[in-house]
Amino acid sequence: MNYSDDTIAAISTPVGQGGIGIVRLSGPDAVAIAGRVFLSRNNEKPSYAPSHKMLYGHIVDPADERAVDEVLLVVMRAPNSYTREDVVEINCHGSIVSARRILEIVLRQGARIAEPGEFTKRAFLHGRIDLSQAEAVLDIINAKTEESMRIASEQLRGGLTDKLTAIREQLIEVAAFVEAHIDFPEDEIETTSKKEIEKKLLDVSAEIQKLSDTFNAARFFREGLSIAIVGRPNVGKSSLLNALLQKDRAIVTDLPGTTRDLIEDYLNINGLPIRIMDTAGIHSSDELIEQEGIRRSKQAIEHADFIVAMFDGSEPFKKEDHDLLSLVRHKKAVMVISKADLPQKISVGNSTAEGRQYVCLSVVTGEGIEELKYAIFESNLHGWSEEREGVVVTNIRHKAALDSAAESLDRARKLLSGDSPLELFSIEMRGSLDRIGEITGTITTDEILHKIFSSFCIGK
Ligand SMILES: Nc1nc2c(ncn2[C@@H]2O[C@H](COP(=O)(O)OP(=O)(O)OP(=O)(O)O)[C@@H](O)[C@H]2O)c(=O)[nH]1
Ligand SMILES: [Mg+2]
Repeated sequence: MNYSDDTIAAISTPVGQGGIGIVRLSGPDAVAIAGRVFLSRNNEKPSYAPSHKMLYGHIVDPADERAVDEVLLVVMRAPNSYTREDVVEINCHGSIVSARRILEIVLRQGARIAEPGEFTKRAFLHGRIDLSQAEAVLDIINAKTEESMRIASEQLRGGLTDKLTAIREQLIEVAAFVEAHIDFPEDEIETTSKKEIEKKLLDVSAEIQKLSDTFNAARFFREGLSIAIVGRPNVGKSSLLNALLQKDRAIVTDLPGTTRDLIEDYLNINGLPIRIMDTAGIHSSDELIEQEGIRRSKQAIEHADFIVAMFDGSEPFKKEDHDLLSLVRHKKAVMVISKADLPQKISVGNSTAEGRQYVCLSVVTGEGIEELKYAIFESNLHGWSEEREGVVVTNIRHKAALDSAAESLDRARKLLSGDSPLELFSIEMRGSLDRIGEITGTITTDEILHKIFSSFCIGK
């Protein structure tokens, strides 16, 4: 079956109550189906309606001819629609019952329930957007901060596409030039042209590498950065969590062992979305519940992108503090010396910091909190302010394809300078072009498409 032979429908608004609910249809029968279920007082018909004009009326169930809800209906005719097919959106009252009833009715009229992301998938299959732009739609839906949203919008606008198109054009030019010589073997490539090609490939490969390198920082804007606050009991972990969140999220007492389980919440530092975890104090304990809490704290250390390792500044350095240092040795971390408002027993600059960055802070005076936020941002997004101006890569699929494209290019360059047969060079060049094509979706498989679109919500 041709992809667009059928008409899909879904509720595009979130489950629950709201001001309006939207049922969306897309496909060849969208307008006809709407015509069978929509009744307007002044006899406006979806099939005659101008594109993008709101019609006022009721949805009527053809089975019993009863009006279901008062609606606004809009027809968006192909190709000027989200999917490039005929699209109908029915705006009903925002109860889940109303949207569900309308969906049931249009399904009975021959529409099929849409798969997750299927509207966007159709937009891709009909060439309205490329694959990286389709992924950007998902990133926009999932964006947790304005900066994440800005990056995704730039990708949807086609920033990455433009960059990749420019790279592809340069590679195609080189590949075509060399392939012409395969067809005419007597016409050898001159040494000067060869040198020029090698230089060009080196430059393009560096350009791809630079793009790929932006991933290390930029991905946090898409995926979020996970941070675990860890330390022995009573050093002030929960107090710090509350201070960062500016709310009473975790219980704080002067008893060691107050926090027994992981506590998670979300934070935004300069647009960087952060999932922050407060953990149970790590020490040796005989108590079963505490032991489990401590196991989870250690697990959090393993899984977090970044660690805030806390030490109580008002007490001498203890064995547990030493143990913590070795627990976090392999992790990216900042050391925090807490309770700076009390007389200090830890002198910073000795073994505690172990060459690591440290911040002294107090939740009582607020000293050091901003410094800690700055340290978190800078440790993970060093030099971000310069990078953010250009196109960045936030998606691991794109990074993997870029790296593989750069590797193929480097192999191609070596083959050329090693006087290997031009056919081998050509294979590597095509490999590189294919990898870049995978990002935009010029080259794709059902498996890749399924993986991407199945993570969308239904109705998008
Ligand atoms: N003076 C002062 N006291 C603090 C500060 N931070 C925390 N405290 C106190 O230290 C005690 C322990 O604080 P918590 O935040 O519960 O410590 P914790 O590390 O979460 O402890 P556990 O959950 O038991 O591991 C409480 O009495 C806090 O009021 C600070 O900056 N200055
Ligand atoms: Mg605690």
